[in-house]
Amino acid sequence: MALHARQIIFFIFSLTTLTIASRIRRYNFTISSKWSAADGHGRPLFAINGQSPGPLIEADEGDEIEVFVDNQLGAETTIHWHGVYQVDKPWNDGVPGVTQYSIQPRDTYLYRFTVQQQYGSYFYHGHFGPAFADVQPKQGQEWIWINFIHSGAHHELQISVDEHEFFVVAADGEFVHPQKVHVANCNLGERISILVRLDKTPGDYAIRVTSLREEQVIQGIGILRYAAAQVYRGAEPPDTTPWVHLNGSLIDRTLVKMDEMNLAPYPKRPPPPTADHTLKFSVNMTGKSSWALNIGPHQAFRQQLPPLLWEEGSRGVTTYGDKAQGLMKNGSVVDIIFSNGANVSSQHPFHKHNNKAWIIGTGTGGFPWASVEDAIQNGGVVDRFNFVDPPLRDGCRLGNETGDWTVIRYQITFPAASMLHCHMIHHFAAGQQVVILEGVESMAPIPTDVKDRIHSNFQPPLRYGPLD
Ligand SMILES: [Cu+2]
Repeated sequence: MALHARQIIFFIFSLTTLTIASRIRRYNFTISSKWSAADGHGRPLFAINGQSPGPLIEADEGDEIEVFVDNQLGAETTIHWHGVYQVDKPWNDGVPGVTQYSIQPRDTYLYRFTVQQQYGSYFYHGHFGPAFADVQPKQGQEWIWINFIHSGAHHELQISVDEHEFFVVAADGEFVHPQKVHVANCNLGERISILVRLDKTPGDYAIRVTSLREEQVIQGIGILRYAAAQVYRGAEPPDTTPWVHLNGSLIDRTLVKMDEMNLAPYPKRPPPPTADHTLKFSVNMTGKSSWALNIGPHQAFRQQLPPLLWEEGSRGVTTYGDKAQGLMKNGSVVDIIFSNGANVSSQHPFHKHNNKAWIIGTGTGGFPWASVEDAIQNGGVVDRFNFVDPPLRDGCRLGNETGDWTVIRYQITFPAASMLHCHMIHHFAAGQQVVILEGVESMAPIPTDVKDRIHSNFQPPLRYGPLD
């Protein structure tokens, strides 16, 4: 599962015209552990083909990607392709116990999927905080495009480039209406792309990636180096003027932050006006190390059950959209209402696998209504919603305080068993996750080579309750 295998893989998917023939792109990934001291402190890490981050995968829309995984770890693993639509082969999503058996030590597995209905930057979970590097534009270049992929597990980040304003131009792989800012916020699992105009005196400028978490004041620094500048050789960061303090707060009130609720898709993509189904999830801390969405934590042992994509007996009460609750059919529109029911101030950056969702509303003071329609008709909170140009992301944030709420809306456009979970790794591990069955009535038959894998016959008591 993701907690085990933390390699990073980057994807770049490009738009192509349909006249270009699609091709198959094949990769061999050998996963092994190695010792690394990349930041001066030694620790074991899991590498792909000896490297971390792993190899870059580049594909055009319509291409088929084949990744042959050879697990040389002493632990089970899978690979989740974060944000990638598994349109016609839902068994490739890489979630053990949900879409596949985990890949046992010394076993192999073949992922095979087609890049369709999307473009942009995607990734596979990694763990060393943000993925960024020094960047050097070519001489005479007026703009530089930089992708940030937050593959971390805990720190919400503030991104800035000393002395440069920039435009946020894409989020989670989708182009957005450009936002001109001094700093941009990037939370766990999110990707943003920025365009920086190179109109300052040629030189080295610090690219700052600063944690917004109170527990640790920490900042990573990359360098934006103009081609005409002298090569920077010292160990100290460039002596340029930052927009942020060491804790990520702005040094001046007049500076502009990115507004993530204003990242409208470009070109326009409004959400469907109404929903067919509503799911409500109340986030609660139910024990020292258990976090629940409604009923109880989705226990870690569930990843070792036969995958619930085809084994109905593995589903349990943390799986939604099962026959018992009424199928959510392919093509239908779903609202998910998150509310913060915990008396613990903590952020919850959710990640939704497969179909992306519009973030149509946020608010405070609880969500006592049955649906969005009910909230608007009887709660008088119409001003808390945006049905015109809300952001379209593969996750959303739930506010820190008790009673904070967020509503997302999405259309099921292909069948999937989709995980929905908090990306704070210790919340995820403590059960803050559910599975949503989407359009499974129209799912293709599962290939026998996916079902017929070496796996443990571990059968725990299938009850729900506190983990500790
Ligand atoms: Cu959380």
